[in-house]
Amino acid sequence: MLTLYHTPISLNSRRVWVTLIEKGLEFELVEIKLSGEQFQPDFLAINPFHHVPALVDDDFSIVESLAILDYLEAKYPTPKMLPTEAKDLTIVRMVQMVSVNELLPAIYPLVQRILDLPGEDPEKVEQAEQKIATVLTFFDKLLDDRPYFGSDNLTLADVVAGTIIPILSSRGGISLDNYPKISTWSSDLITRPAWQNSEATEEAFAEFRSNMLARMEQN
Ligand SMILES: N[C@@H](CCC(=O)N[C@@H](CS)C(=O)NCC(=O)O)C(=O)O
Repeated sequence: MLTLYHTPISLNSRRVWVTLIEKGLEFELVEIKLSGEQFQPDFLAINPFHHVPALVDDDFSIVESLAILDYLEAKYPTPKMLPTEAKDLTIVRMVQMVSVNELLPAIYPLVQRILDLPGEDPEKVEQAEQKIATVLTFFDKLLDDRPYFGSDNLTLADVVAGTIIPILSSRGGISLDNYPKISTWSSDLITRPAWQNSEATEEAFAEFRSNMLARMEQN
């Protein structure tokens, strides 16, 4: 039995959730509220680093979302979400790593905008927007005449980048107009059932917003 420990608003969690759905797997979802549940001993026994996501497959616990995706691909290879040809596999890995190491950190200065909170830092926002533009230009070039990164079918690169980029345009004020391939790719992804069924609700955003506000008032 597969159990995903997650938080609805977490982009790191959502890529695992989407992959489980895309692979047609049965799984149980357990929500961990990041207001403290991640430090409970039961959860620390699964992930000593107190992060979501974590996936438990019977007695095997896996942490780090990209490792979880590799596990799911190796154990449940249908549908295939990782190409085997050298160039295509490398495109998938590049998109995954650039998403996590370049794009995700660039989102933090946009959190106020995404959550409609005060206190945006214009200088940091400008740096973030420049970094995001560099990533989107790079990704737009990597999408060739195929609809997905390195493949005619959905890959783990689409899952990782595709659970970050749509939120930048829907909530982060980032236009995709200058990146025509990424724009089409993003619009198509969000219509898939896996995206529709794993989308954070307005209530989840509101809860996260009020937690952030409370933290800002404490500081
Ligand atoms: N590199 C990890 C990052 C996980 C992560 O940072 N998760 C955040 C939520 S997006 C978290 O659990 N934060 C709560 C905490 O660290 O206490 C992964 O990809 O799984």
